[in-house]
Amino acid sequence: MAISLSPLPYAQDALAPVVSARTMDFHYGKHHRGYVDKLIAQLSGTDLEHSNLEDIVRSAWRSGNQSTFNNAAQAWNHDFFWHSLSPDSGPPGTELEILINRDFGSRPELLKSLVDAALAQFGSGWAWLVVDGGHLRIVTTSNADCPLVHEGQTALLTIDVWEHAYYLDYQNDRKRYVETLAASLLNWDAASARLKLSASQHAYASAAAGA
Ligand code: MN3
Repeated sequence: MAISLSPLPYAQDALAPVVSARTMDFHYGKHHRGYVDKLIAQLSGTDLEHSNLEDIVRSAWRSGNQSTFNNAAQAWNHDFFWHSLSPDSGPPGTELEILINRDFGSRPELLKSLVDAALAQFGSGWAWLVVDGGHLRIVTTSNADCPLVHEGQTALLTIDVWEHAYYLDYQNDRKRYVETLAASLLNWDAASARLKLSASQHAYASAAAGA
């Protein structure tokens, strides 16, 4: 299977006004596409040419191929980011809600931790909600770095805090961008599904169900 730009899971204007169609046009149509195009060029004729994106990210990380890692991880991060947002998500599912309450106290407190982490990330990067060893955690990564290459972490949600994610709509106001996005567009349906999938693959399934 060759790498290609995945379609957005919604229309380009579906997240407006929080994320404008113009931002999506640049962010998805130029930045995300740019990472994918560069990755395709880098992999052409190599052993990884027909690998799936997750394998490429991990392989480039292990071999220290920073340039391929940057493009592959950014391609993966952006796919993940688009699916971390939704104009019409429901609330977290029961299992996720139980873990949120146990590990953060409440959903507003989780959101505050996520926003604080996103604001504290110096320069370009990502703020993530991950499950790690059966516990929810907020982590940040710099540049293209992502939970895929950090042992034990399964990503549930992410917020892109590269300036290209918000500059057209919010200029330098990362705080307003992150707060607005976190309050209105997080895809809890997707996070709940990812938790279920992850729990089915780990021994803490029973802890999540019985906590
Ligand atoms: Mn981006």
